[in-house]
Amino acid sequence: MHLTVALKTDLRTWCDAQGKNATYIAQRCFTISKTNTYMTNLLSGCEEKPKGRMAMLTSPLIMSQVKVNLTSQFGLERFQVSLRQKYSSTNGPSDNFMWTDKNNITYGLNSDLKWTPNEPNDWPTTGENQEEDCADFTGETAGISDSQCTDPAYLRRALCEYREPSMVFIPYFVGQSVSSSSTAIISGQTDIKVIQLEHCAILCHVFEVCEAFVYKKTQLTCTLLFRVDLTATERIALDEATIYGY
Ligand SMILES: [Ca+2]
Ligand SMILES: [Ca+2]
Repeated sequence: MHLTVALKTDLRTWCDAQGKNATYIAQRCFTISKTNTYMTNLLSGCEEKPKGRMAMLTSPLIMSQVKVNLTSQFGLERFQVSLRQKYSSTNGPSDNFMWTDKNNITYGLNSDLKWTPNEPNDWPTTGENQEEDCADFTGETAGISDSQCTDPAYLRRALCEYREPSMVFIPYFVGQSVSSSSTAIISGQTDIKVIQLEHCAILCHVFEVCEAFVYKKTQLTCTLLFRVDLTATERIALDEATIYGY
């Protein structure tokens, strides 16, 4: 008799088989695309597996793990990520940068995003002149810079992210909610009425930047979060609440 125990998902098995060119973190596989592309293409090169996209690095913890496990080996090579600036921007080079999916839907920006020092700068002209409205991630420093979208000199490989078809949420903090001052809260995604816990998980799964959520079982609401690595000052005791994350 032969028993098979599934210790790894298909995605994790594939990810591990990529060797140094991939790393599995928080139920997703990060890889480097095989081709250089213009940054205007938000999917190109990240189609080797289902549920692929250019990476959305909304959690400082995931950013640092991607650096340590994957990109540090590439030195100062820069990789495209899914961060875009709206052309209506008028308030300086950092204004209006948002995580953006392949359908051009925007999801706001986590305020704890780690920019590279002196970035974004809209190089070469100071201020916001629409010269750098795309963004990339530097391999060994793990900072993000604004960058040219269509200049052929800026053709780069992408940092890709493949998510599990069905991601499992784990209760991280039981009897606790998030402080309203926390930078983890996704703007506008607070106290959403739901029927049951599973609806929070579905909302978080389809909202591209969501990494975690607070579910209040009496109020039947959920609040979506950029990350689950909340500090003690970002959490408040609340019997009916639980904070779930990937
Ligand atoms: Ca710009
Ligand atoms: Ca720049």
